[in-house]
Amino acid sequence: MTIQSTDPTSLWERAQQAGINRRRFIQLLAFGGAAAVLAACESAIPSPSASRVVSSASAAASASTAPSASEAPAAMFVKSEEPFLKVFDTELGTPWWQQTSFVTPYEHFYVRNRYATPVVDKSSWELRVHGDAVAEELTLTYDELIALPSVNAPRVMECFGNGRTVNREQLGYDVMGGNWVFSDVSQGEWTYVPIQVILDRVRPTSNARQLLFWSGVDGPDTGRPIDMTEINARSDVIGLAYKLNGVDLPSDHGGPVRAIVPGWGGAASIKWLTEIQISSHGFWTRMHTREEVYIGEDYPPEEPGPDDEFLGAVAEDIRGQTGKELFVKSWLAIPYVIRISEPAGNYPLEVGEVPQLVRGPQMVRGYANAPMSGIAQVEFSIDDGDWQQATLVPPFDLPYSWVRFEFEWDAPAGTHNLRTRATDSAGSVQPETVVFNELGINCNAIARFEVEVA
Ligand SMILES: Nc1nc2c(c(=O)[nH]1)N[C@H]1C(S)=C(S)[C@@H](COP(=O)(O)O)O[C@H]1N2
Ligand SMILES: [Mo]
Repeated sequence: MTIQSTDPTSLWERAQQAGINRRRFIQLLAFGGAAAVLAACESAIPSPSASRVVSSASAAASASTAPSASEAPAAMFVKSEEPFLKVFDTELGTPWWQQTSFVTPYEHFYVRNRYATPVVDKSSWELRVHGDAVAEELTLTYDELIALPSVNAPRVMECFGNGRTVNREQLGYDVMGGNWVFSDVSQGEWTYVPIQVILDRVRPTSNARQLLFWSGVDGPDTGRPIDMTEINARSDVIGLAYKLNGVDLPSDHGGPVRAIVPGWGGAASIKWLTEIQISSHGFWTRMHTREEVYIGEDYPPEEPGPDDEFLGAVAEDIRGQTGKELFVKSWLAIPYVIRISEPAGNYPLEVGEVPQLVRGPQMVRGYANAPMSGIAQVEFSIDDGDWQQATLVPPFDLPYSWVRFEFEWDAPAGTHNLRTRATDSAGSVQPETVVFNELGINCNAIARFEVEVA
């Protein structure tokens, strides 16, 4: 990002006029420079249709003329938080019980951030591709990137935290991390440049060991490496995305450009990408040591190599095994009863409250996800009865995409439970239980949805 020579005082004045409060102003300035502040000012100009949090949440702050410590909390997102579950300050969960569409609209697409969403100006955005294992370095501007060959395809984005709640509610596991239930997964239609196009330009050398996706824009420690063998195996599928659902990639989802690593937990899909390093050594980052890892008795920790580089992480942080592929999973478009754990903000049910259905024949709908291999079948069971086939709703044969399913149920009055069990094309079936891991990641145990029919 180019730092424009804008006087900080007048910058602050402009930010205030745009309804940006002090904390967010400092964050924007620190991570994106004056360009980021100006871009945020522009995107904060109220438009008739948009009731954006950027302008509304900080209305109180803009009323005061000088930066002060006692002000409304900073806006963490560009989009409206209103329809979402508030899982954490920087985390918005999709209201999955309201979902019917194959592609998740922007307004409901979950956001999983470590820091406030930075607003990065595409006209000053650059990507640097370098490292000791490339024949040639490369720097790309936004216009140069979007001129490269691209693909346009539905790809699911799922965080390892999706389904974590089942650990707490059904398996009796005391795990750490956001209580997302099934709000941590969405499907987008992405326009992206396959990483192979970039590799063809920089030509990795034969000793290339890892490829690091790096941001460092939202915070100082946001990046994630992938083994070169894993990149090479799917270099036409992994890529650099610049559009979501046909529009310029929104800031909350990593605009102007992010990585997408279909089939893997969302943590590998680094947002606000600025740098790719291809190196003969390994990297360790926050995003696959303290977070997004399997930690527990069944997961002996990985060992760093002697030349490995630590970026925002130290050797002691390596306590488990890096989360990679997502496991086959399914869930219903019904709120899930929470009895033991703490519901996220905006959760539609009180603790112990059971959703109500009207008696009689009805379609029950849900989603199944096995992005690495695709869904082969989904079965359902009512009140622990026999497993029966659910119907897959087209399209259901697209790679790296989720699948919708449905089944008819003539619901009798009373309290019931509904379970679904998905099988992927590689033959893996959702299990009744999973092995404990401290962060409860990638939990795909069969979920039990309770309902009350009246
Ligand atoms: N720079 C950066 N990239 C990031 C993250 C982040 O906090 N910072 N979160 C990751 C995680 S854990 C997930 S699940 C996905 C979420 O993408 P989304 O917010 O567009 O849904 O982004 C990933 N990329
Ligand atoms: Mo995530």
